[in-house]
Amino acid sequence: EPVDGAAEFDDITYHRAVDVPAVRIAFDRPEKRNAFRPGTVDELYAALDHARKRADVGCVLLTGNGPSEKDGGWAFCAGGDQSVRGGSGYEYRDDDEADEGDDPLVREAKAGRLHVLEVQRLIRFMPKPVVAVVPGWAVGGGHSLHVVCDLTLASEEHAKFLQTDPDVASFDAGFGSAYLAKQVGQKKAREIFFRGKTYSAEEAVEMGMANEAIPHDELEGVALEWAEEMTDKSPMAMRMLKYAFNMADDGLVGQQVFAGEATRLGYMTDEAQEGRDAFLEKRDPDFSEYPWHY
Ligand code: 2NE
Repeated sequence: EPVDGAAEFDDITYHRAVDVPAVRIAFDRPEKRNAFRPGTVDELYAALDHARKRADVGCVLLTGNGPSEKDGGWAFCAGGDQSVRGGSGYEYRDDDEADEGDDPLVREAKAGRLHVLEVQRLIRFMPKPVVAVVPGWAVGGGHSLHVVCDLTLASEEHAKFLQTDPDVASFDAGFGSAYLAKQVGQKKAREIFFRGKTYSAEEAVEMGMANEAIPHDELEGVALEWAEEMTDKSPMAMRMLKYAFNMADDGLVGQQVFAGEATRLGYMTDEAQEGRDAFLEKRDPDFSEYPWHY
């Protein structure tokens, strides 16, 4: 079912699964291999943030609509739209449908850089799994997006993984490269960027940057099955685990994000409530009932 408000999106589609507490967010520019322009990134951020905040959403499936009506090609995402890249970076254009109504001062402030890194951080920090469902090309910034997702499922027939960043004088020097190296190893990650070779779904699985290659017709069905399995589990345990997996690579921010969830758990104890009550009742707290666990 389309999510309320999703009709306002031009460059993505946003649906809620009927029987599973999961959503499907899809790039919707198949004729451009689902390349993203500034407005696409804004919409993607808004949809992901909506999914992040919803108590009834436990998993996000991020994919690309297709095939292209022009040539039948499939894509997850081909990265930054090179046709809106001007002399000083990626630009909103007056004829971009996606930016209609945007505050001109916001557009001015955002000029130049594609704000896809904020999207990467949202995927990384949201307390629920995000699955890249790759039906075709995952290229450049689209490749980096699949890297930052928690899991990657790929079409056996059509998925193709390719890093073109240095071909277009771009470089994702964050998760797209350094975190990729954690997944596939330093030599392979450098090969992916330095050679710009195309890899199949099976090769991506072998390398450790994708979880499973799935027959194309079954891809979305299997993705929903995975979403169902994951959303049957304890939301608390799932978010603690996601943040535990992230923590070592995310430094002090990773610790902070994990600590926020630990604090939430702590607040649920009688011990924490004694601390609060003592303050409100203007008395010394009495923690004597609460043992020094080991
Ligand atoms: C994706 C790929 C490999 C597909 O090749 P192929 O042969 O299957 O299709 P084709 O004909 O190249 O593409 C179909 C249509 O999509 C457009 C093409 O221009 C073409 O349009 P028409 O000629 O039919 O009008 N298209 C595809 N990708 C596009 C793109 N990124 N921007 C604008 N139009 C695009 C092949 O198309 C390819 O290599 N694409 C370029 C991939 C790329 O270099 N992406 C940018 C990397 S940098 C980046 O993503 C980035 C950044 O710079 C900064 C921050 C974050 C990310």
